[in-house]
Amino acid sequence: MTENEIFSKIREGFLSFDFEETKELVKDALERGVDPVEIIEKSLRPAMEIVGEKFEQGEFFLSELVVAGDLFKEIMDELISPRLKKEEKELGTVVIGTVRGDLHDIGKNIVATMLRVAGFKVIDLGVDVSPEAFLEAVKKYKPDIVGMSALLTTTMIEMENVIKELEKAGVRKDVKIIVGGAAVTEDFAKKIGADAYGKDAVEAVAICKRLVGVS
Ligand code: B1M
Repeated sequence: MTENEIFSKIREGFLSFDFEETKELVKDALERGVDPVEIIEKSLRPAMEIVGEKFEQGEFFLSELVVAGDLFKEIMDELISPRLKKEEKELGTVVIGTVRGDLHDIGKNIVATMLRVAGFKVIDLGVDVSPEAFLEAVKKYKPDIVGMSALLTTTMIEMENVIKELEKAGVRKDVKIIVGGAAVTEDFAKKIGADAYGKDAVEAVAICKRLVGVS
């Protein structure tokens, strides 16, 4: 079986919401030496996009979004995250969170995991994080980078509110800011005054390394 066939089988398994079958397919792919990050980006994330499209078209309901979220998390926690090899480096500290009003955390968790694997210390503030909570964390942990994730067009505006909160407190200049998530674009990131936009977790890690001057 080619890698593309493996990715397509995992996508099919995921979309049938058969937890056991999908996990078996992922396990098998990992045993064949397929890159865990490629499994995320070429099977799991595209399958999630299809779930989102079917939800938008009224073919799936909220219950399917919940089940898909659970399946994704189980695969990450049980199979993928344990296989990512941590670099023995200390690249800096990142405070990360999903912005206020937004409960989507799968992408943010992947970014946080991959940053840890790359050697960053990551303070994960979770979901529905207010501008005040981001500010408090910046004061407390003195991070090099603040990372924000948003998946809803209604919540991405909160990223700008966080930046304004940091400016108001006089600490904006002390941190670099990276934003990402399905709702966000490079243009939006520029418009709100973020330092960078990451389209996926691999890019986010590369950008964070650049922001702390290690690549
Ligand atoms: Co929701 N949801 N959801 N949902 N959900 C979307 C986002 C949606 C696009 C689906 C759709 O209609 N097509 C839509 C938003 C529409 C819009 O705003 N334009 C939507 C909606 C409407 C909603 C609700 C309002 C539904 C309702 O209640 N009626 C509701 C809102 C709840 C809330 O947040 N207040 C809701 C709820 C949920 C669940 C909780 C059920 C569940 C999330 C479970 C969880 O996260 N624990 C869920 C899910 C699963 C989705 C979809 C299907 C999948 C999201 C996902 O996990 N993708 C999503 C459709 C879609 O995204 N196409 C959808 C996989 C993940 C790996 O990708 O998060 O994009 P992603 O992360 C990527 C990159 O974006 C990037 O790297 C990651 C890895 O490559 N990245 C960063 C992410 N953060 C980054 C940060 C960075 C850098 C890169 O720097 C810091």
